[in-house]
Amino acid sequence: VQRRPLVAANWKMNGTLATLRPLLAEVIAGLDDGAAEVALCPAFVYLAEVAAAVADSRIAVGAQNVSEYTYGAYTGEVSAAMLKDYNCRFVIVGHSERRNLYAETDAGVAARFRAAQAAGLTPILCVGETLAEREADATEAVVGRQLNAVLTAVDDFAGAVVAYEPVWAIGTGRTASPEQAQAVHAFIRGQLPAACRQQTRILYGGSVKADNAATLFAMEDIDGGLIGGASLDARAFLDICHAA
Ligand code: G2H
Repeated sequence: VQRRPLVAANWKMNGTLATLRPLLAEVIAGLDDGAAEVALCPAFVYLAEVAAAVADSRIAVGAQNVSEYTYGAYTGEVSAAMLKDYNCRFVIVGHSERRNLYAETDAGVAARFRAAQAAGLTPILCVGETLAEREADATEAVVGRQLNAVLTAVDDFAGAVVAYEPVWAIGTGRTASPEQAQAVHAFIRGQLPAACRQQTRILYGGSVKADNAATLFAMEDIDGGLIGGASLDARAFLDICHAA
């Protein structure tokens, strides 16, 4: 099965218009018409700006989070329908920073995933173990639990994207080796429903840089990346997109 690679930038809570506008312009201008799908995930307040800027390009837009509720008295939250209004195609759900800093649970992540799907957004479901969990040989147990919480809550997983992001590699400069990542990606693929197992894209995230992207993306079950720090540098991000 040919899976189209996806490279998604997760800008997190970085920059302001003063820095993001030039970054955006450089990414749009520098992107070749290669095979990989490319998405930018800015903070909510910049979705309109980014969506307008990429409208005539092949770049898609994604959000970094979504409410599990459809609408109502949830101050500070943003619904999936609101993201659709701004032409979002993707939404990251269950990023480890959401799980660890904002106490999102497996059940809450599953509810967000369902809300995204119901609105026609493509969820990018993040899973990954901490260093302590890896050292305790619990990587598969943790990743399997995180994945299963969603698989058991949805009718259909087809079309969704998974991102394996070992927490110990996020923003630390410590990347999983291609072999370490591939082993977990193969495990994840094995857990997916047979009907969509081969079609589902599984991205790697965690200190992907211009100089390690190609070897990671060359692994059999690695179908692109979720890029944090390096996506804030246009040249580095473009090199990563072109490596996919
Ligand atoms: C992991 C990744 C993007 P970074 O969080 O989601 O960030 O590339 O900075 O490790």
